[in-house]
Amino acid sequence: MQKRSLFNRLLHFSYRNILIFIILMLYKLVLFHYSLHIHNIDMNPLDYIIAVGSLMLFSFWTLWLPRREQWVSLIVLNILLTAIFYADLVYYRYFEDIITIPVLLQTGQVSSLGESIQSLVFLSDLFFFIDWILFIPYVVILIKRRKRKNRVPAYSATTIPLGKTLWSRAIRGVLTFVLGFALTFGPIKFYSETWAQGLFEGNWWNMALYNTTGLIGFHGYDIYRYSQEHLGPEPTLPGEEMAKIKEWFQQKNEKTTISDPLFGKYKNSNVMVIQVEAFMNFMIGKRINGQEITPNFNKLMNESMYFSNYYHQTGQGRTSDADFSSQSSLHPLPSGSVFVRYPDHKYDVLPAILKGKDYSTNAFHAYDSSFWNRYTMYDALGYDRFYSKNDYTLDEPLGWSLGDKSFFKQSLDEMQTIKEPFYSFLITLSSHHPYAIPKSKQELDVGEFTGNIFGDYLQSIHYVDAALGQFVEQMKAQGLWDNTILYVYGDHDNSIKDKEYYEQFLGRSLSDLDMKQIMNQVPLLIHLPDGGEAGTYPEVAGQLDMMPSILHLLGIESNSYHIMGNNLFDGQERFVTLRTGAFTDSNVYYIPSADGVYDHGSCYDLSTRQITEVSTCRAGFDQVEQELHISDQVIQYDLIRKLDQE
Ligand code: GP9
Ligand code: MN
Repeated sequence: MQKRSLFNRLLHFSYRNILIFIILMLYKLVLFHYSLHIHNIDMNPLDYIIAVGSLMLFSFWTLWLPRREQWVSLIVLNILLTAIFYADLVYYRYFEDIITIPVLLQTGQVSSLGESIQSLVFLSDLFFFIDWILFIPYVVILIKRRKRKNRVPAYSATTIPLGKTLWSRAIRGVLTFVLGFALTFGPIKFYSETWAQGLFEGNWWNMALYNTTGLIGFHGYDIYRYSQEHLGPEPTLPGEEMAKIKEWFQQKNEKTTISDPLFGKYKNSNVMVIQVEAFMNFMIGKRINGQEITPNFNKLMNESMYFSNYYHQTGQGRTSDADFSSQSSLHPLPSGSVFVRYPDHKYDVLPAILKGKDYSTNAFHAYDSSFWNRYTMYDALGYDRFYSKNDYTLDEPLGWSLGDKSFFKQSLDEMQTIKEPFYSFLITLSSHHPYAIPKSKQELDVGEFTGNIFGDYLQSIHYVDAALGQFVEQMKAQGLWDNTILYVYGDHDNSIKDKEYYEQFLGRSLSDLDMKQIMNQVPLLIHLPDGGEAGTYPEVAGQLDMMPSILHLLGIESNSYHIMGNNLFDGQERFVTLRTGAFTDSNVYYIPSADGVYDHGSCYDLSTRQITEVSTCRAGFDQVEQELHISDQVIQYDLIRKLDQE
């Protein structure tokens, strides 16, 4: 008789295997969590229990298999989970979010980020694969050696009757499943009844969901959420919910006034909107080593309206979210991009509205037309034509595609053939992460930032600014300057989150509030055809405000549209909701906590810039919850189509 160790006697081998698997994967989940560095939120004991439970749920079925098959299955599960965890981590470093099914369906996006992904991978990440490096080769050798030595099968039919083996395997599997289920869903239920109340209905932030369910649970929930939305019959909202939403929009509309003298002052003007890639507000008007970073933008500010507290309101859909929110005055979705998830739903959008007023409507972006599903979405948004990469001559290759200088030039050349009045929407690309523009195009002396990503960012912005300067000159030369509303804004932040860079650049230490504002503010510049209303406008504003504001200038009544943003010209107090659930008005700025619990968030008094009593932000928080929820419902249930039919 072979001698068995205490460990062997205490634990059946199949439990032993699964235990090793769970310990290894738990280590990786913990490593994942702490690699995120999210607001210093530690894993609490319940999080560990959820992690163990979900790993049991993921692997219980391997207990039904014979020894060798169980090993192989556990190794395959290990490889699969490690790949998912690591992909999530790399994705998080760039997007501050976890990969979801809608994101996976945008595979074009992920592969186009190739160059960026390289800069998001660190040597210390090898710790994710430590078991592959050490453990798996060992197991393979062990299995081989065993096979050679004792040819007795793992489940020896000679010693244990087959029926008994099958029964005990079945029981072990079922027991593990039941225990895994209890360990996973018990704590999640507890969370959802306490601090995570409403989270699964609201779905406002994937990171808060992750903090509730753990990583495996998050993916499970994401699959569930996706199949709910996309499989089965079209979802409908109960009548009373519809009525509430209708009333909400009506009330919002009642507040708008059209008595302002600017209403219709620029009727029938052309409209040129430029959405600039990763164009942030903090470096506007600033110098480095005596050189202006955005000299052309700064010059334009003298004869334009400059909004110095303009916020991007984007979520996972990044560029496409900035585009969607600006055109539709609705919020982007909590996960994925509206462009990808609901391109077939109806929206009140600027291009379609202007097309209805006899405008020529065109979108210009020198990149693959399928990216962010633009080709499909732009058709639905009412553009006559989408000029994408194939419509441009690649005479200035830069970064992902064509340099912005040539992009602007070719776009304006094309506009000479387009009937006026026109609505032209242009999206730039040269200042895209990781901001590596060729040496020959680097004109700025970025001093101490030379060779790092922040310096590269400033260089690429300086290049884009020069492109903007040339664009304005060409507009003037083509006779467009005096009959066109020019609306220029940044799409979102630059994904560079190291506070030190900003402190070094701005020469002062920065609070949490400063950092939030820096990362969320993009500049907005509106040049009116007669150069009217020029000046700096510090009142808060956001991307959702574009559509109603442009309609206002053109004298188009917007009462029948479903608008969530502010009209920048109606003189009303403004309120800006960000997709994370943060918000600001002229008095406060609320930063939500990663767990989504209201009390755990920070409410800042903007007059002192200090944290104040959190209850000061309560009314705003409720408003934000309602607003984001309504926006999500409008998009998901295709409500604009339904409300219009009523
Ligand atoms: C590509 C461009 C970049 O077409 O819009 O998108 P982003 O990565 O910034 O969302
Ligand atoms: Mn972008």
